[in-house]
Amino acid sequence: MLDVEKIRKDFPILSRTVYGKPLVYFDNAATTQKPQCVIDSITESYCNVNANVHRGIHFLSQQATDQLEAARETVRAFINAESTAQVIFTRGTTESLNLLAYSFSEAFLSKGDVVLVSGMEHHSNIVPWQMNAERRGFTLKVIPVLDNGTLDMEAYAALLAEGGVKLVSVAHVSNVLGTINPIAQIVRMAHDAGAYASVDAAQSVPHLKVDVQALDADFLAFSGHKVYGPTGIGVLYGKRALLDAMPPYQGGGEMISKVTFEKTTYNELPYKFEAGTPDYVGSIALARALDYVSAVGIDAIAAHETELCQYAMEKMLQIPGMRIIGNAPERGGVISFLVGDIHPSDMGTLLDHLGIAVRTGHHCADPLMQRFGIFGTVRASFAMYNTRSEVDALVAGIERVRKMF
Ligand code: C6P
Repeated sequence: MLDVEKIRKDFPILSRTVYGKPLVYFDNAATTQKPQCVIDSITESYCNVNANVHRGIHFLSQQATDQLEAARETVRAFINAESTAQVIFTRGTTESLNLLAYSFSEAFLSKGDVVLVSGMEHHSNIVPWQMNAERRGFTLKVIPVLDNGTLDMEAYAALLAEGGVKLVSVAHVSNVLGTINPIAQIVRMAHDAGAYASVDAAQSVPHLKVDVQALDADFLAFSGHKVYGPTGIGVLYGKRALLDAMPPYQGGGEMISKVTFEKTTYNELPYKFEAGTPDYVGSIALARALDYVSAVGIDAIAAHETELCQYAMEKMLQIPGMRIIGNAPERGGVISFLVGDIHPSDMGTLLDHLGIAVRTGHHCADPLMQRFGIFGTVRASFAMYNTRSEVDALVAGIERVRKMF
């Protein structure tokens, strides 16, 4: 069991008010709030250790470099990668997936090849593949979503059987439906069909134990800011042989071994993919966030969020006109809903005036909205610091808004 009241004290923002009401923050799938230790880490870096990394021989540069590489080790251990060489720091999931789509397609994809994504992907796991499909001539195909918000695994098997699939790139947890996809099975089926598998773990790393070796994922991407870390930092994990075979995504400082005007050779992993001055302050603070999550315990966090989500769903389903989009048996702490014909932005705006932060709109998953014949939803998403009484406030707020219409 989590000591939620104790945890809440670690997050300064949770004690503020909005429109004179206590803040109820249910927009955690968009970004999580930050514990004091993460905020302190950023201040500490700039106050005490700031210097460019991997470049200077002076004391501060060495110290900043050591802390950056220690942060990489923390990430490695958190996702159980074999080596820190496989942990590439990026700006976030979006940049990780753009890097992957460009470099993987450059190395491995051409006309006649197929990349499979699913119908519940975030735009950042669709658009980079479309952009590179145009460039490299491969085809993008889509695993359909069933009415209950799970993936159609029979259709997936059939798509694999059609042949030509080189890579399957699927979200571990949907940011709209909360569905936890059977990702180990998805990876295994891809491998059995001779394809590689990439996992968009943006919505799973903050909420579930993610072990890249147990999943046997070839690639995995996540964002720091969704796991209590700072914005502007994220991770791409990849299997070493694949990363070695892939060309760099960007050119510049740090990613090179030797530059002449005739020919440039590239640095070793992971630096080959980290052109320019990296966000070492962000990486160090991300490590602090992961340490915080580990200290609380990811399994305890998952259990708390699942319990809260079930409690919320039970209460919300008692509201007349309530429609929850997606009803997967395995789900994380995300609930997308509509009430009668109340426009999601009206619901979101009125809840906001009650101090309740939710997200409204298409959640960067337009194809999924089209699949369900809707243009948007209201979404409440939970984190380790949320409570039952906040859920009660949400339910009372929705009820109040419903009665206004
Ligand atoms: N989803 C949401 O409110 P970035 O923006 O790069 O940190 O993460 C992109 C991303 C990729 N995949 C999934 C499954 C995601 O949920 C997100 C971000 C946020 O749902 C912002 S749109």
